[in-house]
Amino acid sequence: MNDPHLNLENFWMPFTANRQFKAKPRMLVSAKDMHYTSDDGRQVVDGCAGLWCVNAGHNREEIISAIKAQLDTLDFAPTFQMGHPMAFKAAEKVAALAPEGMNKVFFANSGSESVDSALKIALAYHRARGEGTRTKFIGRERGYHGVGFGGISVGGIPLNRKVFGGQLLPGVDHLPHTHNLREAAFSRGQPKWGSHLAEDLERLVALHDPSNIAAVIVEPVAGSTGVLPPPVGYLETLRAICDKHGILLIFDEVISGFGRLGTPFAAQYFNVTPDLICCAKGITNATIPMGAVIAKDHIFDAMMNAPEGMIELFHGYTYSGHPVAAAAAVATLDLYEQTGLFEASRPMHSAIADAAHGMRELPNVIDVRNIGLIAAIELKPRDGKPGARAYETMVKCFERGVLVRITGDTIALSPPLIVGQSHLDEIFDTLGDVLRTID
Ligand code: PXG
Repeated sequence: MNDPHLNLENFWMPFTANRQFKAKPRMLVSAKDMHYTSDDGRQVVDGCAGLWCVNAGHNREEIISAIKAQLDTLDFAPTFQMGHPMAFKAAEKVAALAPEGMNKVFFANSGSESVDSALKIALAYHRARGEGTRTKFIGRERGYHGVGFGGISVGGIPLNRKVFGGQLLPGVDHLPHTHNLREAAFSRGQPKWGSHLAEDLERLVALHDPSNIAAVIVEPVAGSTGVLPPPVGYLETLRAICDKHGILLIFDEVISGFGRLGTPFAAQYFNVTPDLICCAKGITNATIPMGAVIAKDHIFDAMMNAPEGMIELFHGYTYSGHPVAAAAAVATLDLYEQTGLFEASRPMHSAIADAAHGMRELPNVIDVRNIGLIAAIELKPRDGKPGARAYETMVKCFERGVLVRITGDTIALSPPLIVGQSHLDEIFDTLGDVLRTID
């Protein structure tokens, strides 16, 4: 680290081995487009769009100037029983990108809050329709839905639950995950094996009875758990079973939203429309925290039966639709549209797939997965030291000027959508060199 006077004691770092990091810090001090600059002045190519969120690349002038202009005009205004124009404009832009019939946008400040909001909306919706017994949720093993108590309960990442009581929300069950090296290793795009795993939902519905189930929540493409594209036909089966039993389907699109698959949402990529979409991250290109739930119109409409003047949904955050976040969202979504970024990035899908699958013969590589502008390389864990091999790979890549993300022993790549072939070459050449050197 360059600045010996920087005090590292007080920041309790999230999802980080604090002592390990503070003993040997890695600091980023500025960014532009595809690159970070480290505090020792090195250019680091961003292979993971920050944390899957800087979809248009870093420090885009159009977004930064909109944020500055908003701060000069209106720093804050409440959205409880009051309004300000920018929140309505942002909601209109989000709705315009969403699948048809999904036009109602509830703002939160993060993906975790958007998940909590969606779960609560699902409960309130059923109750408003006189089906208040529908209180259970079905998540999925290896699902990641943020870190709120609702999110870790429907989520299925053991270490995110373990020391917090396992599962705090009552009445939650889980579908099996879809990761299977024996049947589907090295699949290009969606695995052909595994759609039958969605049929397990029928078993859970029979066990709990449909009259008790509010919603099923899944990531269309599981991200944090190591990149698991859905098997062919899987999401369609979930949709059909939910429809059959009056259960809401929630897609957590915090990662897959805003162009990661070349369409605004994964819902459009897979042509499967959920009832609620959770999103965050790319909604503001990560400049200002913001999350949102996008609801089908009939969900909102069903909630509008309360007596005139009565609040219909007792839920919201001080910063729901915060003016600066809303301005960032409007500018970001304008930028996506004006540059045609989602469509423009599509040629890179096969480029990243080719580059990633080109790694399959390298030492310790046990799987390669890809979809859209996402690729993952799974390494064999070291005996008794899960995650160590991937961690070492990440550190060595960073030292050589490439930022990759790791989860367990999987290296995940999700560059900004402005990535070019030369960036991909740099990322994968470096990763390949590193994988050849580590044991
Ligand atoms: N849902 C999904 C699907 C996510 O990926 C969240 C909810 C929570 O969002 P917030 O904004 O509350 O963090 C996420 C977040 C990684 C990584 O590298 C992924 C996330 C966050 C940080 C790191 O896998 N996803």
